[in-house]
Amino acid sequence: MQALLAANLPCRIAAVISNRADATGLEFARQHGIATAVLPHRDYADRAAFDAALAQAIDGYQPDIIALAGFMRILTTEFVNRYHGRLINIHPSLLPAYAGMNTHERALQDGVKIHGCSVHFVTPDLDHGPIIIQAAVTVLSNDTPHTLAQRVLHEEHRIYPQAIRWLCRGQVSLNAAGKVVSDRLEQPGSALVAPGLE
Ligand code: NHR
Repeated sequence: MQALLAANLPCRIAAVISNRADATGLEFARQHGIATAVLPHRDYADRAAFDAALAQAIDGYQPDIIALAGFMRILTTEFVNRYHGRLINIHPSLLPAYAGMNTHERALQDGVKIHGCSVHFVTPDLDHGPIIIQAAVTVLSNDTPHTLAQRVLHEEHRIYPQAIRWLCRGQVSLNAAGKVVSDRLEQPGSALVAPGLE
């Protein structure tokens, strides 16, 4: 969230909203003069009630884009569909591998050589929405979940602002068929090989 605010995106940051009053992003936003709202999920009877209140709070700011950042509450289908093509998330794995939690631990356990992060449109299918951009990092033999997370986080801070920039400029969108449409130049020859070739 802080990386997004620091990225000088070509858009107004309408608000920072959290379900946790102790989220550090809230204090950072306040210090930068950005509107904040807190909706403790336990104040609501069920997910539908929480999501309805969340949507009402969001809509009060009239944002074009809603970016999840460390947001850990599964969102209802009704909520997700309301923001079709405008709701995005960053996930610390190369999706569709390692959806869900503890991604770095699981990647190390499996011995994969390449890991990373993905920005995707949020759909009801948890962590399986259409992918906008991914970054890959090499996994090192002495990595711990923490050291791996640090290198992935560095890439998260690069690709999330990029994805939002594309969305703001209309260079990436979600079409009616639920596929990502992009006018970005692709690089057919680019590859990350780990460990490197001799
Ligand atoms: N909601 C929908 N409908 N679809 C997605 O793709 C979503 C989503 C809500 C959040 C972020 C995701 C991540 O990047 C995200 C994607 C939380 C959970 C989870 O199990 C899963 C995926 C993500 C975030 N949450 C538990 C729940 O019962 C609570 C876990 C906790 O509070 O620690 O909501 O990782």
